[in-house]
Amino acid sequence: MFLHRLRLQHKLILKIRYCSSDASSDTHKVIKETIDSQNDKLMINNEVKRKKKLIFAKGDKKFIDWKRLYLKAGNGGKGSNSFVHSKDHRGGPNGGDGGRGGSVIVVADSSFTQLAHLKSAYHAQCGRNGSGRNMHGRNGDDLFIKVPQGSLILNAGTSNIIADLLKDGDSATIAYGGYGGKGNVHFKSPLNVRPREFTEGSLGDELYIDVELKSIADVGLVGFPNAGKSTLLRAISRATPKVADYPFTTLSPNIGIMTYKDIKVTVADIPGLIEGAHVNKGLGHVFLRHIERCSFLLYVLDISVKDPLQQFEILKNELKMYQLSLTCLNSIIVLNKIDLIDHYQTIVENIKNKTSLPVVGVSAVKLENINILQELVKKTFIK
Ligand SMILES: Nc1nc2c(ncn2[C@@H]2O[C@H](COP(=O)(O)OP(=O)(O)OP(=O)(O)O)[C@@H](O)[C@H]2O)c(=O)[nH]1
Ligand SMILES: [Mg+2]
Repeated sequence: MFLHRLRLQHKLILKIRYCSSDASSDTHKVIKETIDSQNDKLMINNEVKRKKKLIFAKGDKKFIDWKRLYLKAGNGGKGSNSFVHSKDHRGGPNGGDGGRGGSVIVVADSSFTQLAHLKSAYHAQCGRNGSGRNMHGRNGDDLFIKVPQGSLILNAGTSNIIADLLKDGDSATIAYGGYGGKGNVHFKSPLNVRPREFTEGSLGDELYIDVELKSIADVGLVGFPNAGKSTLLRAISRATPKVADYPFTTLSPNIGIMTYKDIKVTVADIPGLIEGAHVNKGLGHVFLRHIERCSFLLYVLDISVKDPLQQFEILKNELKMYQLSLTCLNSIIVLNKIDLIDHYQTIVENIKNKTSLPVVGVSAVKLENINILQELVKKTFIK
């Protein structure tokens, strides 16, 4: 761009020189104005580009928790068909083997939190061919793909689970590299002292996989949008998810750690659910995969709405439509925003009488009863 600008200016300056002998001062003026206006345009363009870059950097990048990848492991190199050089052409075989193809290995790495960095196709290196003097071909390098902890690797064709990478450093070889072919030296026998046979390397595995990120957390926060899930996560952990008074503020899971003296409990705040999420209303229910690994759920309900218990039933039904086992998890009903109601105890008692689950009224903003909730979680969690 800069070069193009220079060239353009240079051309115009040449024009000025060319015209200078007989051109009127008006011509000079016009050409100078053209240069100035071009400079202005370029400056404006650069400014627009810079701003666009800034906006893009500031804007939230889409959270990616599912991706389909094509993997191709390296093929094995072929064996060599070679003979020892001798003047009487009676030298024996010395063809070396081909190298092994590189494999594709997926590794869990805690420095990644989502799958946006993944490309759609990966090819590992092929093994090199063997050569004369019994020289073995070089093995192809293995290819390592880093994914966040909690990534589930599935065969895209069969949906079979290939690996579940839970801890940092967990790894699995997903596509194996092909074997190197055999050189002609392997085919030497008393009946065949100058064999011309050798084998090709075998093909490396080739497959499509789905990588599905399921966050690893002990406790999941489930609730309608605006119920105060993110505010509660802020209250019980050091996490700082975005909080705002409009629905669907949270668009991707936030993980916080609730620390007790002796234990640490990880808590996942996920986007809000609404009735019909299973038929893709609101943000749908695919993000529920992030609470699939939880052993415990907190149903966060806004106590100031008309019928909090009805909201609880809707939430439970949405979980059931996603995965029945989620409704069987240990749970607590958290009635949030008690600071907005004068006699919140009456509502809490009323709901306690109607359900078998533990119920607690809190104010995530005013930090009221947060310690009671934390103790309740600890008790139920340790059970
Ligand atoms: N008065 C009062 N307001 C609260 C309380 N907790 C949360 N809020 C307010 O409720 C609004 C929504 O809070 P969030 O924490 O963003 O709600 P959320 O459930 O995470 O919402 P989504 O991310 O959209 O699903 C914010 O304006 C909070 O300040 C509370 O205990 N009392
Ligand atoms: Mg939120």
